[in-house]
Amino acid sequence: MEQTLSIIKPDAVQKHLIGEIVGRFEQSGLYPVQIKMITFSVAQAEAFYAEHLGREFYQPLIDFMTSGPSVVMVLEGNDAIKRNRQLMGVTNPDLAEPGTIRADYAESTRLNCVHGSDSAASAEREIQFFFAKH
Ligand code: RTP
Ligand code: MG
Repeated sequence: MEQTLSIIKPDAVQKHLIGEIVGRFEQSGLYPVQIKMITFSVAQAEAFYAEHLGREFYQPLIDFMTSGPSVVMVLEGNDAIKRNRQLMGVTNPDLAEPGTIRADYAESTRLNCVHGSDSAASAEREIQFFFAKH
């Protein structure tokens, strides 16, 4: 079993896609084991996406991620990190494989509905970021 961090971003929450997206995960054997709804603060968004600081899309990304509530969850299942990324599709929805979440629902490379950890190291950092043990 592996865990990964998934975010249903503000565009998808606003379009009432929470159930649809969680349903796709569950039907694929990726099960939420922790889940919460939050509106990112600017500080949280900047810290979460610190790796993109300096990129031209950084500020619009921060504005987008703080624009409304997101659903943050830990998904657990076999090969969860890679399989979550497969279910999401690539960043640009025009290039995403048919049947993926981004191909079906994302509006643009920025408004792309979901986030998923991209490596074991990212998953560990991101799960800790939102669900620190105390
Ligand atoms: P994520 O981190 O959200 O799972 O998405 P990703 O790995 O597929 O994409 P990444 O390169 O990490 O970029 C993070 C998020 O920044 C926004 N973005 N906008 N050219 C652009 O306008 C652009 N590039 C990236 C997207 O919201 C992307 O998911
Ligand atoms: Mg990424």
